[in-house]
Amino acid sequence: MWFGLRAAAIGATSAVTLLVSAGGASAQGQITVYCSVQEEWCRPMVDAFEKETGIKVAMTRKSSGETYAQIKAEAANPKGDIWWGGTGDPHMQAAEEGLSEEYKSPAMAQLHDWAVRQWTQSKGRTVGIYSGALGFAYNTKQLAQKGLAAPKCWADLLSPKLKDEVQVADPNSSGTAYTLLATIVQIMGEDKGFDYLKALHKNINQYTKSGAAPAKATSLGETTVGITFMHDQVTMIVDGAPMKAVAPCEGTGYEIGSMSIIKGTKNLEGAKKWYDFALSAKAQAIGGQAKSFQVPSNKSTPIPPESPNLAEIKLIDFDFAKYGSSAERKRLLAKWDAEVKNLPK
Ligand code: S7P
Repeated sequence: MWFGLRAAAIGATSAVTLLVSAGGASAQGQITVYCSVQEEWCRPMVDAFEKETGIKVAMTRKSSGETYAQIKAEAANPKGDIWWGGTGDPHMQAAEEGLSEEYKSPAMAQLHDWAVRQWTQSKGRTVGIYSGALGFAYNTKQLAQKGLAAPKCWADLLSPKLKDEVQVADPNSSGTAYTLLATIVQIMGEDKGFDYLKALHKNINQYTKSGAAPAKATSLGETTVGITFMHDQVTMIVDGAPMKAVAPCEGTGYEIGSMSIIKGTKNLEGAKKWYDFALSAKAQAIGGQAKSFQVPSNKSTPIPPESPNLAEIKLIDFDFAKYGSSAERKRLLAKWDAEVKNLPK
């Protein structure tokens, strides 16, 4: 879609080059947004931004790891202007690799400390826009039909009775699944953590591309258990899915969903306008309206009543700097590929 808009913009630009300098009025006219939340939230956000600013948006939706890979592949000739949403780790990696621009928004003062910390740790190249805890959910009907006990802990997901009954995404494409990998390593230590992931592999029916897909599959009874962010499970539950969301007893990791301006953007002013808009209290309220129940980073945006209460969940002291670092993320993903992904069952 953005090819069409780029072409239209080129035409518009040549018509006005005699009147305005490069980077002037024509360049304000459009931006390309890479969106890594659910499509149901990307769309109303785009509509609201276009209405507020008059700037046209070409949007594509992809998972966090996939978007990072695309931005890296396009680095010599960036095609996107802003990357909005997705887990913080690939945003941190992009920041470290010089794939994103430094920017301090006037809206920074309105944000929770955890969102500002993301910005500080990345030297101003990415900022927190929401937060949410990782967990798992089970389909209550499937569980009852199979006569299984309700899982409460990460350890319970290793039960042989759950063989081929657990679904999670592939951490290479999905920020959600990378959060699981980093969480398990932090809770159990690396050796025991990988032993756990290898044992869990026996029960995995599918590694999906998208992180939220197992929540949908659980709601439909296509898998008994799905590991996702808890807010993605709640999206299904409020629509009546026979599902129960679980915050694992050992504790769990969480994400700081993030936003970055893409290095080499052809419309820096337009990208900054999106950035400022996305941090505003009004824009952040769109998430809840779109049944996306993350905790907003703007202190003035009410937390949707449906959002999992992070204060009641045993959250680990997640080391975002370490697990978002380029070397650590590459190392852990390579190790997961080598030792877990292709293990026979
Ligand atoms: O659905 C919303 C959400 O869970 O998706 C983002 C996620 O990283 C994108 O999906 P992937 O796991 O496939 O990368 C989260 O940031 C967000 O909360």
